[in-house]
Amino acid sequence: MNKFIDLRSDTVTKPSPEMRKTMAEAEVGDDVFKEDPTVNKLEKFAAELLGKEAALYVPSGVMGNQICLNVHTQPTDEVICESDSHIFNYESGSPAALSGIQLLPINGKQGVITPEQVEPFIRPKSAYYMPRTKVIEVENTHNRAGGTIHPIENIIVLEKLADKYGLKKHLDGARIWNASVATNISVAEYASHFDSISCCLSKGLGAPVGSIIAGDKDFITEAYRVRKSFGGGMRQVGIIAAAGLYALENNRERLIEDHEKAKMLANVIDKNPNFKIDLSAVQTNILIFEPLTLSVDEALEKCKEKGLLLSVGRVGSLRAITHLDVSDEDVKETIRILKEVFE
Ligand code: TLP
Repeated sequence: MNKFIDLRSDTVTKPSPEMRKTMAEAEVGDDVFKEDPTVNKLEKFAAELLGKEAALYVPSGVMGNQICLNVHTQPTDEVICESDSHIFNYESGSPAALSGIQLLPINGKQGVITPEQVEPFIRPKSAYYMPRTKVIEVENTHNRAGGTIHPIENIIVLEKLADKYGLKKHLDGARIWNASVATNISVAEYASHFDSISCCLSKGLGAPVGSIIAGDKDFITEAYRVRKSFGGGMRQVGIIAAAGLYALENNRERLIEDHEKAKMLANVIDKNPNFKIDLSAVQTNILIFEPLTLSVDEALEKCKEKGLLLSVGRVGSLRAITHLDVSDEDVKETIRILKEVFE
């Protein structure tokens, strides 16, 4: 076998030769002294792109989300989120460990919770024996729901609700770039409805590492302190920030190609009676589908034997993600392997 077609995640992309060249040539300095010119350039560019006063480079999406939640809360506070959200399912319980806060997950539809659902769960301020509701969190695109886009109309009404109760709004925009190219709504427009946003450079954009958080100047000043306390202060980090800058400058528009490939795969999967897929959820680069004739573990194993790597989506489902390193040939080969495994 020459190589695997790796659809486990869009995090598996490797830096291209041009990206590596930019990294090798990056000017660096000690970022803990704020003296890394490449990091400073990346943060300035990202803040402008996101329409926020300031931005901060952080090592990972998880750290980005957790810094934002920490800045917005005090120990014993509560954050409302959707029950399939990344912060609830895939961040190793860190809200409790790092910030002493709890999450209140609400079941959404395709990752979307409405103000009508959320409002009854906002704790009355007078109830001193309850946790204090502090933040509403939104994930866009929504990973576990299958890369679904949070409709801007719903974001606006959630914002109104949060403002009515004096709550902070945080956007896990790990894949906000995908939402933006799919809808033609700018990332700044999305971010304008939130106090903080965390977005990844190391997913579809193809950088090897790194995320950005953004907000107003006071928020980023606090975030800077919290990043250090979480062990995320880095030194000559321009060497990797250069890849993030390259990714932001060069790889946003092409995400649409990943979406087209995902749609193509989804249509084939939909026609195979051995799978169940909700085509309406295939809006960007993620496919979540249920194998009906094999268990998830058997399906993963058999696909791997043939050279195709998939991952687990929601419980009982497979996940495939298209990305920068998936060619048209890989899509054809994926279709062939799925057909062979699921005759
Ligand atoms: N998601 C990973 C896994 O953790 C599931 C993936 O392969 O999709 N927010 C969202 C919506 C994410 O999907 C992820 C990563 C993160 C945050 C965290 O980013 P990292 O892994 O860089 O800490």
